[in-house]
Formats: sequence, structure tokens, C-alpha cells
Amino acid sequence: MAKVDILVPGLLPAKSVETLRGLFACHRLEGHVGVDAIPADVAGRIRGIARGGHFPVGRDLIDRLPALEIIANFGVGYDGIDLARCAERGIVVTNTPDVLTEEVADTALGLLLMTVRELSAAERHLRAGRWEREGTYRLTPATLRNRTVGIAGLGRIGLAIARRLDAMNVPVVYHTRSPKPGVPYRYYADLIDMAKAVDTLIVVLPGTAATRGAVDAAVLRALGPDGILVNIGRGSVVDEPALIEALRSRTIHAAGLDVFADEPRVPAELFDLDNVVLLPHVGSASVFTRDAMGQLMIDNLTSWFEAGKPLTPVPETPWPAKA
Ligand code: NAP
Ligand code: 8YV
Repeated sequence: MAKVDILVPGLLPAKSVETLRGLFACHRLEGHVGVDAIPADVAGRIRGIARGGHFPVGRDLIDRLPALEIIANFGVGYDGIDLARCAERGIVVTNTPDVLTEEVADTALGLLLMTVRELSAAERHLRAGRWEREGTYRLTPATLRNRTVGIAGLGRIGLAIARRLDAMNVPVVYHTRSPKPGVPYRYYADLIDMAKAVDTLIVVLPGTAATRGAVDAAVLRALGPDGILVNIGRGSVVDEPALIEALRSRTIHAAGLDVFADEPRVPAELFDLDNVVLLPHVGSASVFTRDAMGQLMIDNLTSWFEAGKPLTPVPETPWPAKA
């Protein structure tokens, strides 16, 4: 039987691409190419997309593919896909929840400790030969020992972060749109109220229209001069110019960022600040976890084309489709 044609745009693990090539007739798109890069005869045959590395899937691409049935996203966050158009066209979108939760929570804790205890600066001090020449690295003004962490987004990853903080004896509170039954943490319906009550804010929110710029100058002011912000969710959630100003003016103490508004471009102003730790979106970036994400993306495609149902559809394109 002829293989199903799928489009494979963006960055994916080599192992996932190899597996996809064994199962499907793959049309690879690499780099920033326009929809015209897909020849019309190929476009008409494409029934699925294996979407790698945040490749934009807008209305133009979706409408170039009249036979498109499913977009299997490589990642739990699926911002950058025109969900409204998918819903209109009856195209199902899937993501990769759970398989990356513990890895991303590990990274969040690493980033938190790097930021609070200045671990990357301390390492730079040693590597520059300054320990021997000038003495040991300074005692850090911040510690986790007297902090309370507010988690914005107590979903799968937020809860895994909270469990780790429990083990470290760090008090946790949280903010989401609706309280989570059965969790032992205090709930804040309002992000500013939570920021006022804590000194450490960990953002694990998805990138949506509702969360865009949610961490703004007012939230940073509420966090205060001992405040530490860690963002492991999406760059769009933080107002970057407001954050740069808050770091410069010491309105907050420090920040640790794994995600940025316009990746891979990082604002030059951040490079000049010594109170920010910068990671290049590595939350889930181990071979183990990226392969597991790739496999779940592939399993969604095979389940769809063989059994007619996706494994992990996103709520905006539910399955079975609503009448
Ligand atoms: P999840 O289980 O869906 O959790 C999302 C949480 O955000 C939920 O608690 C949800 O609660 C809350 N939320 C959503 N919209 C909100 C809003 N407008 N205001 C307040 N709270 C809101 O997702 P997850 O698996 O934990 O992943 C979370 C996000 O992390 C992903 O969407 C992705 O952007 C990011 N991520 C980053 C990396 C990385 O490498 N840095 C890796 C994986 C994921 P309510 O519905 O009650 O509001
Ligand atoms: C990946 C992520 O960086 O799952 C997500 O939402 O942000 C990360 O796991 C990404 O999806 C793969 O490029």
C-alpha cells in the first residue's frame, strides 16, 4: 500500500526523522522557507504534518494543504499553530504531554538554583583563574532557605516543580485560572496578588493570547527588590523590555530565563546584565526526552492513519470532534 504523504518541517531529532521516513512518504522542509517551497502536486497529497522546532504553521501553510488531516506537534506547547483555522477545517492537532514533564521540571530547578545562588557566575570566576588570584566567589545575597515560590501555571510541569520544591523545604503557592482540587498549595486567582505575597516567581504558562505579557512591570514591582523571576514557560508571557528595566534598576534582584519572545534572538541588553542567567531553551533538551517526544509525535500520526484516532489531541481541537 502507498505510504501516506506528510510534511516534516523544522528541527527534529535525527532518530525521529529516520523513523518517520520508514513509515511515511516524508517531505522535509528545513530552514525558514515559504509555503511556495512546497510544489503544488505535493501540497495536494499532504495528509499530515510532523511539526518540529516551533516551525510556524499559519493559515497560509494550512490552506496550501487541502488534504491535511492532522498536525502532530513536537513539544507540549503548541503556540505558533493557527488553532482557529485547524478547528474550522476539522484538522486535529496533537502535542507531547507528560513525556517531558520531569525533564523540564529538573531544568527549572537547575535554573532556579543557578539564579538564586549565582552558580554560573561562580563557575566563570573559577575558570577565569580568579579564585586563586583574588579569593573565593562572593557569598550570595540570595538563598532558597528563606524564600516562598509562586508558580504561575500549576499544570503537569508546574506540579512536578512544586514536588521538587516540597522536597527542598521551600513553601509553594500558585496562580492559574481555576483552583486545582487536591493540591496542598495556596491558590491566588490574581497574578499580582501572588507576586506581592512571594519573592520568587516561576512561570510555566503556555504561550497564548491570554498569557501574552502577563508578567509586566506591575507584576515585577509587586515581586520587589528581593524578587527572582524564572521563566521556563514561554517568552511571550514576560514583557521583555519591562523585565530588562526591572533588572537594570534592581526593581527585582535577578532572573533566570530559558525562553524568550523572539527565539533564537535574545535582546542584547540582557547580555550586559550580571543579574540574569540565560539558557537557550533547553528545558527538555536531552537525547532521552527529545526521543520520547519524537516517538509520541510519531505514535499520534500512526494511530491517526491506522486507527482513526489521535492519542494526545489538544483541547482546542478535541477528538471526537464536537458536532
Ligand atoms: P499544562 O499541564 O497544560 O499546564 C498549563 C497550566 O497553565 C495549567 O495549570 C493552566 O491552568 C495554566 N494556565 C493556562 N492558561 C492560563 C492563564 N491564561 N492564566 C493563568 N494560568 C493559565 O501544560 P504543561 O505540560 O505543564 O506545560 C506548560 C508550558 O510549559 C507549555 O505550554 C510550554 O509553553 C512550556 N514548556 C516549556 C519547555 C521548555 O523547554 N522551556 C518545555 C516544555 C513546556 P488553568 O487552565 O486552570 O488556567
Ligand atoms: C521544546 C518546548 O523545546 O515542549 C515544549 O513546549 O518548549 C520544548 O520541549 C520544543 O517543543 C521542541 O523544539
